[in-house]
Amino acid sequence: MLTVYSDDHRLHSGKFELVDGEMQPCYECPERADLVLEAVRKATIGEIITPDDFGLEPVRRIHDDRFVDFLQHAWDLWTAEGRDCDTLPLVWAVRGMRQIEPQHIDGKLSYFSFDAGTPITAGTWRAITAAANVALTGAAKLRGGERRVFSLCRPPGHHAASDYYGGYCFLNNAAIAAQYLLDQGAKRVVILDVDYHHGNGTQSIFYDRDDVLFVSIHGDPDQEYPYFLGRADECGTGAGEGCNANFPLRWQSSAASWFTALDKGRQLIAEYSPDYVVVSLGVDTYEGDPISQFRLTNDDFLTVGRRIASLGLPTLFVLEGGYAIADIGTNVSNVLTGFIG
Ligand code: SP5
Ligand code: ZN
Repeated sequence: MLTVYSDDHRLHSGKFELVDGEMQPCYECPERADLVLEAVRKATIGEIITPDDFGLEPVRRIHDDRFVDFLQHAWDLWTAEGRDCDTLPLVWAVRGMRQIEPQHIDGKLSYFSFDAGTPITAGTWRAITAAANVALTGAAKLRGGERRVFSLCRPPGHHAASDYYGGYCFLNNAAIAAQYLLDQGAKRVVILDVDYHHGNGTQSIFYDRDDVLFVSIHGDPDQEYPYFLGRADECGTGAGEGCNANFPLRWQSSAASWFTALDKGRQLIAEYSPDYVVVSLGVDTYEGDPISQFRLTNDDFLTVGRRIASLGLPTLFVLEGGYAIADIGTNVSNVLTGFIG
């Protein structure tokens, strides 16, 4: 299996996020990708390549121009206010307030975000465009005939929608890759999201479309972040009706119930008969994850890979979450080695 990786992920390194009422060190840190890379090397999964530069056009196929411009210039606007710490938003435009982009950077940060866990730093723009290129290079390899590719993306992407960021995510790498596959001639693409958290950004992006089937297994939004999307009755709208499938599970759900949901998802995927599968691969379903409440073991991730492989489809794995630093390498490489068989 090919792996696509760029060192530029290290340019994004936030200091603090709001957790449990306190500012705590960011869980989403450069060490994560470094450890995954090291594990992929050790597991001798295959060649590791650097990404090509696709420019912003394929990014703009998913994200609004104003949002992309904001991400590109946010740090400069922030430092122009005399600040040198990371950015964080302050206030959100909730029910009844006006949805107008403010001039001041503090207002813009709020307008384009949905949480207080996602700082922007000096190198964020370069890191997120590199991550998009890592995903796009993986997609291009699939179009070129590769059957399986791992895009080792960081920062992750599945919480980012067309015009907002959050959940450690800025550009939706998996969505950008899926759109690229369609633009290059694919008829139907599945995005299978196995990250612990619901992929609210990905769902929103494709909710009214029938050329992408989104399937997600995640913590029940009644209990878990991101709280406001991810319920089982969200099935798509308009042409996209029936092309969105959520499997929310309660905290402490067993691995058996997680795999039952995966089996139902696999059934839907097989019926949809896609040209490609893009897997939003989070391993924060791990029993030792510091911010999550599922119970998958190291060995369960081998089974995750095997079951996805049984679909028999060309597959792009795109890294999302996973915060148990000591085990992230093992858990990701187990999915990939399980997939290879
Ligand atoms: C890509 C991804 O996995 N993003 C996840 C973002 C989650 N951010 C909110 C974390 C809330 C943590 N709450 C549990 C704290 C445990 N004490
Ligand atoms: Zn997650």
